[in-house]
Amino acid sequence: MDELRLDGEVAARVRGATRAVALTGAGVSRESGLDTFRGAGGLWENQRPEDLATPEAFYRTPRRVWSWYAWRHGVASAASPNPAHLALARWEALFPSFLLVTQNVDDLHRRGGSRDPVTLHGTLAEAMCDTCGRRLPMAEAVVASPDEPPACGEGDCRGRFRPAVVWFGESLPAAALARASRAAAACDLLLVAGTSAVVYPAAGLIQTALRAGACMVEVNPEPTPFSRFAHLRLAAPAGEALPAFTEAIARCRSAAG
Ligand code: BV8
Ligand code: ZN
Repeated sequence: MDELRLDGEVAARVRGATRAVALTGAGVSRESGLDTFRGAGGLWENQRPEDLATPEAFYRTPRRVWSWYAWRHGVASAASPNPAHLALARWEALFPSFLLVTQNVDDLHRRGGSRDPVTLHGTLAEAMCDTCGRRLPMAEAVVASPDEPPACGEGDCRGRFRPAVVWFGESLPAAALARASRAAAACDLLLVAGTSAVVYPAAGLIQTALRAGACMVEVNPEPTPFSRFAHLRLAAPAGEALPAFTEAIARCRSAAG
């Protein structure tokens, strides 16, 4: 992407922003080689979410669900952060207050240098016992049991391990959602990057920020239900658009003195 110049209202809002929030989704990890969920070539193209990403699916077909997550864990751990992750790690130094909120479970934001991202949908890096909640690195659980969920066996716990992600129909971790909601309600700049913005309550954070009067910037090659509310839309891959936008923010804010 060519050098991006911010002007008009967006430049003024970016220059004056003190509390920024970024909401990211699978599109941000696309250029790291991870598949998105929806759309052409997405994970849901040939399989239904209700057959893989629900508690019902796990109890009906534990081996199938466990193997699918073991596979995704392998892909995610072999992947590296791309320029979009690296650009977002810089935002911590660009704004007095910044919160990165991600729906991604791949840990690439953290590995890309973001210190404290809110992981709304959990993580692929850990397995947790469905009964006592004990956690284990997914890598260990998969080595111990590649084809079916391993038994917990802690004391007299009869539970078994599942991926530490949030499935459809499950509540999001309350503390993570509260932190993200508070930040969205108080932000003056919201970046929405690489998400189809159809899964709730995550997508509701966009409504919250807009209602609070935030300036919204969307990075996504395709339109979303929130595109028409964007003050700036960068219809390009995140790995190109986010480094360019981040440079533009840095220039714009240093010019502000
Ligand atoms: C809950 C984690 C309370 C594990 C995931 C009917 C109406 C409204 C809501 C509902 C409804 N029925 C049910 C619901 C609630 C439901 C929901 O929202 N469903 C929707 C889909 C209808 N939500 C829930 O169930 C949530 N819990 O509400 O709790 C409750 C409790 C009990 C009973 C009822 C309610 C839990 C949601 C969590 C689901 N977990 N997975 C895993 O990863 O396996 S969801 C899944 O979608 C993903 O994990 C991801 O986290 C999430 C969002 O997807 P995106 O990240 O946006 O990815 P997507 O593929 O969709 O889009 C990619 C985008 O990138 C595209 O726009 C594309 O254009 C763009 N792109 C592509 N390349 C690039 C790019 N962008 C930039 N650069 C590129 N290079
Ligand atoms: Zn247990």
